[in-house]
Formats: sequence, structure tokens, C-alpha cells
Amino acid sequence: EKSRIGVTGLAVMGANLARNIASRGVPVAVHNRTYAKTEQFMADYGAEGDFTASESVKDFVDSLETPRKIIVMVKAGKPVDGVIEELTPLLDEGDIIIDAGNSHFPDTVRRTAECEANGLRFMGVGVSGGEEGALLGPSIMPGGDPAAYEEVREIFESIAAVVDGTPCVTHVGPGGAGHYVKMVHNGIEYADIQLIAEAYDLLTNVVGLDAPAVGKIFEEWNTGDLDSFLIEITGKVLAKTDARTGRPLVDVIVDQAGQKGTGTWTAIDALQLGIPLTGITEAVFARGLSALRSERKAAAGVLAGPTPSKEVDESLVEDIRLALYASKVVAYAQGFAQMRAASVENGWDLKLGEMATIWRGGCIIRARFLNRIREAYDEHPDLDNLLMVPYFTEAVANAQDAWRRVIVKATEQGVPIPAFSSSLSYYDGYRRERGPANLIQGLRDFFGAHTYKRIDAEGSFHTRWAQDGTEVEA
Ligand code: NBP
Repeated sequence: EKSRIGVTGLAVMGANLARNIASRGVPVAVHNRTYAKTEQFMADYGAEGDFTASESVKDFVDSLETPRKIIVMVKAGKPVDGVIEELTPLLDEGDIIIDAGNSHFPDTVRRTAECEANGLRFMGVGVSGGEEGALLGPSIMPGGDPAAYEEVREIFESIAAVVDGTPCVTHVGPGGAGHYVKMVHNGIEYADIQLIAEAYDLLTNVVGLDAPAVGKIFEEWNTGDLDSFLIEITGKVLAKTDARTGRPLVDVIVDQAGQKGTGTWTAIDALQLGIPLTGITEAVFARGLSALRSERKAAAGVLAGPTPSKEVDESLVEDIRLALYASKVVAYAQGFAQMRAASVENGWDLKLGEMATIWRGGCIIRARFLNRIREAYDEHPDLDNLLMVPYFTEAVANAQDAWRRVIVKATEQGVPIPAFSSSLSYYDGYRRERGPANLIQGLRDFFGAHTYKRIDAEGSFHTRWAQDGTEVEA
């Protein structure tokens, strides 16, 4: 009997995805480049479900019912192309290759075209939730041919996380749409994490609390509007005692953040689209600054500035919570505005409310808050900016005094809060009918004759700055 679906790439994500699918009673074919890993998989989990293991790609392909559905879960980049190249001559017209790794969406667009040219169907599918999500229920963001999606829909719906009876999976859009949305998901994750880190910094260095006390605050915050996976695990990480030193674990972890590039992709894409994405982009820059550890060490003794008081003053705790919430609203508003712009640019017709729906469970940014976003798009599918729906307008209005106080205090005490403060600047810029770009246009016209528009006349104008100073119509 042939398997209904195959998984190639049995590192932690592929193995767990295969186990998740098999746990729903679906026969799964498994394969890995290095056969020892396949053998290990079968030894560890073979008895959990109906698995067929193959050593060669050919046997793997032959063990699948047609049209074949093959999930590729290998390292993103060249390995994905290598696997597609190996599979292609062995597959039949209409078979479906499903890349479920963190591929960059332009690669997905290219691979979709290449597979189509070979009579194959290709899907780029974002999967979030880490190893545990892959095993117990991830958030799944499938992109590609809708008819191909219909062939795997039942399996995807059965393995995804479920929130209020709704599986966290929906067909996102054609081509690279699934990987695009996964990319923005990861970008938002960067912003969320940066905002949490800034709140932790303030609670530690301005409010003057130790890690376990800050952990308790996050635990408490997790019972309100901020209720989310990341706030929950922040409480847990801060509460952890280091077995070696007896100190809080966070106090012995080096303050250098790693990154795998998806935040950078999101920021670059926003720059190309011309969409202001300050929260996510500042989060990427903050990780970059954190990585300059030896430079920071040298600068610490040289560059002047205030030292945080660390005087215990808990009156700021609620202000920090509100500042975190308002900044988070801005980061999501920006991320959703970016997806909207990309959807228009690429003709994807993304349903933004559905993106919020499938992020409610399984993924790293799962949060109660996403229900509010879903409701916003249910009511206003063509919303320009989330800040403009009453729920968020009011939430930020209620938070803004606290937000400003926190930013003033942090600035006075020399605590960097790039995501908090850039979010407020975005907010203040967005709510302003007239900004200072009039001067920018004046300057551009002066040095480059780039012209400007007038508030009181149609058309474009240029002032002959270097000649007689008169204005001419351009
Ligand atoms: P890795 O990203 O560490 O990749 C390891 C797998 O890729 C192994 O099966 C390896 O086979 C295979 N592989 C490599 Br490397 N080069 C290959 C090639 N040229 N041809 C065929 N196979 C090759 O695995 P992972 O952490 O399970 O992640 C898989 C995907 O899921 C990635 O795209 C990742 O970004 C994404 N993702 C990961 C997480 C997470 O929490 N880890 C979350 C969400 C998404 P071998 O055994 O023969 O070396």
C-alpha cells in the first residue's frame, strides 16, 4: 500500500511534522539524504504510525500514491534546489512538491515557475511553532496553486493547531505568498521580542527590579491584553535559576542576540515597498548593535551619558506595560500594512483577517491580541492601517500618556528603547496632517531640481534657485 504523503528531510522539523501527520492515521513515506538519520527515525518513532522508509529518492518517490505530495523539510537555500532537482526526473505530471522550510519568497516564486515548466506543482508553505509546534500543531501558511492546496488541505487542517475550533491554516495566496506571510510573521516576532527586551531593560535598570521580580510582572501581564506565548515564556525564562551559579540564568547569558536572517528579509522588503516598518527594522538593528559586544565594552568607558538610577520606583511598571502594548499595536499595524502593500504589488489578494486567524495558535507570535486584529479586518477588509479601527485607536489613546512618560524617563536615564521610541514617532508621524517633508522637497528642488507640488495649485514646480529665483512650472 502506498503512502498518502512523503516527507524528505528528517531533522527535527521534518521528523516532527512526519510524526504529526502519521498520528492522524495518514500513511507517511519518509526519506533523508543521510540514510542513518532515516534509520534512527524509524528506530525511535517507527512504531508510532504507518511509516514507509526509503534509502533512495527513487524508492521514496515510488512509495507514494499519485498525484504525489512531497513535503521538503531541508535547510533553506541551495539544499531545497538540490532536492527539487533530484525529485524532478522521478516525478509525474501534476505531482506536488511542498517546500515547508523557511525559504525566501523570491526563491519560491522562481521554484514555482521552474516546477511548472516541468509539469509539476509547487507549494511554498510557511510553518511556525518550532519543533514542538511541528509535532503537536503548528500554524501553517500555505502558498501556491489553490488546486494543489485542495489535495493536501485535509492533512494540513488535521495537523495544524486549533483555536476555538478553527485550524490555524488557510490557503494564503498564489506563488510566494505563503513564504512571504511567514517572513512577515518572523519579522513581527523580532519586533515583539525587542519590545519585551526593552520592557525588561526598563524594569531592571529604571524600576530597579531583579530578574525573578521582573518575571513575576510578565507573568501578571500575561493575564491581560498582552496575553501571548512570548510574554508567557518571558516570565519563565526570567524565573529560571542557573544551576551553576545560583544566579538568575538571564544574568549569566551573554547579551549578544543571534539571527538567521528572516527579520532582515522583512526589513529589506519593506524598504523596497516603501512601507514604514520601524518596529521590525529597529529590532533587527538592535540585534546588530548587541552583536558589537567588544566595541560596546570599549565605548562604555569612553562615551558620556547618564547611568540608570536603579532606584526602586514601581510607579512606572504600569506605564511600561501600556508603552509595550501601544508599541506592539504599532508593530503589528506596520507588519499588516506591509502585507497589504505586498498583496497589492503581487496581486495575491491576501485576506489579512485570515492571517491574524491562523496566527492565533501554534506559532511563536500567538496571542489573544490577534483576535482583535481578525475582528478589525472582518469589519473593514480594506483597512489602510490597524490604528484606524476604534478598538486600536482607543487602546493607543489610553496608553499614549504612559508611553510618552516611559520614553522621556528612558531617555533621561540613558536606557536605549529603539522600538518603543520609533513606534511612538511613527504614531505621531501618522496622525499628523502636515509633516516637515515640504522642506525635504524644497531642498531636493534646490540641489537636484527634483521639483515640488504646491498646496494651492495643480502640477509640479521648480524654483530657479541658482538663477533669478523665480518659479517655473515643471
Ligand atoms: P535544518 O535546517 O538544520 O536542515 C537539516 C536537514 O536538511 C537535514 O535533513 C539535512 O540532511 C538536510 N539537508 C541539508 Br543540511 N543539505 C541537504 C542537501 N543538499 N540535500 C538534501 N538534504 C539536505 O533542519 P530543521 O531545523 O529541521 O529545519 C528545516 C526547515 O524548517 C528549515 O528551512 C528551517 O528554517 C525551517 N524551520 C525551522 C524551525 C525550527 O524551529 N528549527 C521552525 C520553523 C521553520 P542530512 O541529515 O543528510 O544532513
